[in-house]
Amino acid sequence: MDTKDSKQEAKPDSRQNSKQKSRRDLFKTGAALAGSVALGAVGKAQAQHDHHGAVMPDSKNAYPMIHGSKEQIEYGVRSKFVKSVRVQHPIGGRPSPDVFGKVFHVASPLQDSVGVITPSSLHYIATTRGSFLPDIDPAKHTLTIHGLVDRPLTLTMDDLRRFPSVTRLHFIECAGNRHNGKQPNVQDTHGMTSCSEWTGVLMSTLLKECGVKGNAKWFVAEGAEEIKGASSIPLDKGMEDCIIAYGQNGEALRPQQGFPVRLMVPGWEGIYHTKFLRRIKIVDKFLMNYNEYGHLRPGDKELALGEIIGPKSVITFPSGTQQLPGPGLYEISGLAWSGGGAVKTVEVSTDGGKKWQRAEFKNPPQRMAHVRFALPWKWDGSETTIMSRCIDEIGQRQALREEIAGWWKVPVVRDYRVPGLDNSVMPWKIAKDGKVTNGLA
Ligand SMILES: Nc1nc2c(c(=O)[nH]1)N[C@H]1C(S)=C(S)[C@@H](COP(=O)(O)O)O[C@H]1N2
Ligand SMILES: [Mo]
Repeated sequence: MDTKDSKQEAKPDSRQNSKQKSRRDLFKTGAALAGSVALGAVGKAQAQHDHHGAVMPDSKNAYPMIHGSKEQIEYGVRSKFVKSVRVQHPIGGRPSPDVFGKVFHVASPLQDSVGVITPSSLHYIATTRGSFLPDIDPAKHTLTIHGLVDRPLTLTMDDLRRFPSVTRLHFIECAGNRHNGKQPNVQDTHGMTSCSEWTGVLMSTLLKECGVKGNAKWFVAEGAEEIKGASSIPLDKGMEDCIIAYGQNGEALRPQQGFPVRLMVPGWEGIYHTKFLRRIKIVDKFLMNYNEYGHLRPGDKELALGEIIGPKSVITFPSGTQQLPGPGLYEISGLAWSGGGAVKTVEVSTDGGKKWQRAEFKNPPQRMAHVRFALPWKWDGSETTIMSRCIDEIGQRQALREEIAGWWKVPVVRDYRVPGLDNSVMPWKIAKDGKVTNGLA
């Protein structure tokens, strides 16, 4: 709104003025919606009514109708105009399914995301080494807890559902969620994380049921398929907040997410979240499993950067390959998360990191869950770089790649490969013509 407009608006009780104003506003609305259906067109058409008196869509109406199918009614299908899909990860990696029907790594379309819940059908997928998704009949599946316990347990899925449940928002992120200058968009740079509302039984509830022996220190979780997803996890973490989850976003887990039951290890690398969970063994030491290969690192320092996800964030709009139509007002929006707890603050820079401004949250931050942040931004049309950084509730701050290189005492190059998990700041470059590209390129 220009200054002339706002001065006129400030004049009190001027009828003439308010008429002018509403005409101007209409004009503006019309301009903003140019190209879409003119307002009032639906009302003017000679509408037909069904026997309940409801308006029947017909050729005179503004929109065509969806011809009903059984599947649209029984389970629900999105609009054919919504095209967002998962894609293989990384670029040049194996497609899923491959020619044999195996599933590998598949990234979630974060560039199209709104809010914090990833739709189950778009949740990222990872199989440790590529595998066929098992087609498990929940009536035949059981979960066994044994090892250093007083009373080993074997539970059917019905048994599991009789225990008191919890429902919590948690992200999962694959250790392979790394960014470099060659990835054009945020699906490639950050799409190996997703956030769902998970429902299940706290592992501590089941451990109390079995009675853990005094020398128990670790547990190994194992999946039912050939990959097994077996990992050693400290028992303290199991007692603290691990969930034996059977629900995702209000319904049963998807097969891609481990139907009928998976382990949730909030804030820890994706690899620990064993899918198709069939066995938990309580043990007295770290056991070397097939899955532990990912944690063999050259030195202690690098090893220490594994397991728990650090504070991380990424701007999803505007992000790589998107196009700003021109200078003016935008809402920068993105996702932030941390394995250290709830996100405390997100800061956004729109000038390549000189100044940082505090972003607002669109939902209350929760422990080990994505939070949606946003910052209003007036783009003046000049070339710039935008980026975000996350500070979590235990005070950890997401670092720039340059800062990380400094810590490791290696030369600072823009596309420096971060050791361990990559939670470095992601820059997006805005060109004069509004084109958005990878700032690490
Ligand atoms: N049984 C089993 N569990 C598994 C895996 C697997 O291959 N098999 N992959 C792990 C890896 S590497 C990740 S990142 C997460 C991914 O969970 P998602 O596919 O639900 O996103 O599951 C973990 N759990
Ligand atoms: Mo992973």
